[in-house]
Amino acid sequence: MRCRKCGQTASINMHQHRLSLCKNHYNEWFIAYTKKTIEKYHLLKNGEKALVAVSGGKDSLVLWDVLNQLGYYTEGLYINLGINEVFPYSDRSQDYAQVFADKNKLNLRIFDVRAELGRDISNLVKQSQYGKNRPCSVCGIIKRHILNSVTRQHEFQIIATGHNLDDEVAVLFSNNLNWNLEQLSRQTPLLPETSDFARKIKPLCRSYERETTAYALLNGIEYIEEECPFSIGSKTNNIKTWFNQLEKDQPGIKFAYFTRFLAQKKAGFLSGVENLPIELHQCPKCGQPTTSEEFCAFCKLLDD
Ligand code: Q46
Ligand code: ZN
Ligand code: ZN
Repeated sequence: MRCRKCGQTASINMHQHRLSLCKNHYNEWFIAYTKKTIEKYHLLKNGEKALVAVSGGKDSLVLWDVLNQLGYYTEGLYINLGINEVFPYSDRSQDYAQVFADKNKLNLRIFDVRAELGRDISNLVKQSQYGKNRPCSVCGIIKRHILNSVTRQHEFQIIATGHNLDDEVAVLFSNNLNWNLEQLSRQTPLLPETSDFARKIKPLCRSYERETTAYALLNGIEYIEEECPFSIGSKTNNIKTWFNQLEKDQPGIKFAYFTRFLAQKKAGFLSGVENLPIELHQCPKCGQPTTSEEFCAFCKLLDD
């Protein structure tokens, strides 16, 4: 297998793009491809201040690396969720994020959930009524709240997350199965900023997980390889396994499924749902905007 650009031994063969590349040409290609995604969906401009949500996993660290290589102003935020029961998942992930930041002289902000809120995800999952058997819902509410409050407090215009194509495909399929139009309408590489929320962007949404892994390995980016213990056996993981099998038989199927969905959305497939006005209120406890007329989901969860 030879690199299509220089003829040297290839480091990666991408059936989905019918392309084999050596390490140097792969790096060049991956960075240019991410830039193309940023431009195609108008995600980010030079001079804007982006906060990268860093989990210590490969995707968010690769994203931070690429945005940095492309010259964007970025800082990282690591939220230590306190998931340390089965093994020190959160603490280890934080170490990987910190090592990456130090190595690249980048600023990493840390939010320690237990220290700041007095309870961590593991406690909330065990103790709150809402949280029982719903660790990822609890985690989602906490992460959203913290990301919003850090972006407001430090005046970031943008939150960048490392969701890759495999993540997007799994979410899309799951929402497709339920025909959850509201969720489908919100699945996009860019959620525009409003007076209440920063813009949310996903620059790796067209990149296969295999591609982000290759970039991390070829560039010596160390990351936590273990998965969050709460994700084991999840519906999302099962869908990903199933799509990997499908992709083997039909290379490019994941890419087509996701990008054709985006094209249909652009053509107005979900315009009736997308344009519905959302009424927001201010949470009387924390001040963050919420669709609820009472306390927001975060405050309800902590009071539970
Ligand atoms: S960290 Fe949180 Fe994920 Fe773990 S508890 Fe679920 S949502 S699986 S990205
Ligand atoms: Zn080459
Ligand atoms: Zn609140």
